[in-house]
Amino acid sequence: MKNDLTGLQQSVSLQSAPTRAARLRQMIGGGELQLAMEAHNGFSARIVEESGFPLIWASGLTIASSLGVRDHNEASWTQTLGVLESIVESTSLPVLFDGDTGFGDFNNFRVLVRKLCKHEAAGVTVEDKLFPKLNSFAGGKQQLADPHEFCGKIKAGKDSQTDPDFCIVARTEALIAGHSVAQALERAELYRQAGADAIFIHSKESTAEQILAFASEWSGRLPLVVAPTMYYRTPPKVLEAAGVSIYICANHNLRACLRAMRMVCRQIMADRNIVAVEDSIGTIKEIFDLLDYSELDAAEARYLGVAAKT
Ligand code: SPV
Ligand code: MG
Repeated sequence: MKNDLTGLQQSVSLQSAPTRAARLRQMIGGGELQLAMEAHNGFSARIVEESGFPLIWASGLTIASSLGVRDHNEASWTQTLGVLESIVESTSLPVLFDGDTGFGDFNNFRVLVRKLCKHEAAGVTVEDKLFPKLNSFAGGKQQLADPHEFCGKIKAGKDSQTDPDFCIVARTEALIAGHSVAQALERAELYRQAGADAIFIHSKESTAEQILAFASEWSGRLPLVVAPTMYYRTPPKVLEAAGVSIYICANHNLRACLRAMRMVCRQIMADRNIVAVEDSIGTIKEIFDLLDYSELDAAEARYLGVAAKT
């Protein structure tokens, strides 16, 4: 018992540890590119953490997909928040939540921001499209919000955060909607003036030409966040040199599951037998290790052991 912290000491040491939001703030402003990896449930969040990533991207696309619906606000915001809760509780990493358009107007967004602070999310991205948003790569009509109205949304969010380190990342979909780099810059500057902590500049091109042109003109007015899903061949170093601080691997865990699950399902169905897949899938022990089942033994020894003696 000598080495155990008392309740008071524990709470003091937890208070002095940097919060998740403070860690995200440091990463965004640190001048070095950081990799954020997508998670869509507690299980994938644990794999992200054990792999050494410093940051989790709670992706709207992959959370919706894992719920079996489209990234078109078909999942309710409370459903999505429930998944965020599992992600946060499964890891100690900061989580950047994909807030889509904020699920409505400035008022919906400030309700969301308050809830996110309560759920210990480290930050949120909010994009300048209209509700219901459609995934940026899904084609269709990508209708942009009025930039001035969107600035009100950013301000409402900043005024409502209950954690001073919580980050609001303003995302412009100007390039996604087919507008020019100049128009994207104009919007980003308004969002900076409205109080955004960083700018997420998104593109669906297969090269980073637009992004690099944007970054060069932007010249470090605020840190930049990108999700290079389509221009994946661009080395992170090139983006870092251009002023990018968060590089989001936006959907890679879900895409990995997609192929792996299809392969296993097709093989088992074809064979009507589970033998052939055994060596290519994870073991039950790996699941137990990931979810820390051994902690249960330690807890039983501590709590049931004590109970048995008294
Ligand atoms: C997401 O992962 O949900 C994103 C990135 O917002 S994208 O799918 O590229 O829009
Ligand atoms: Mg999204």
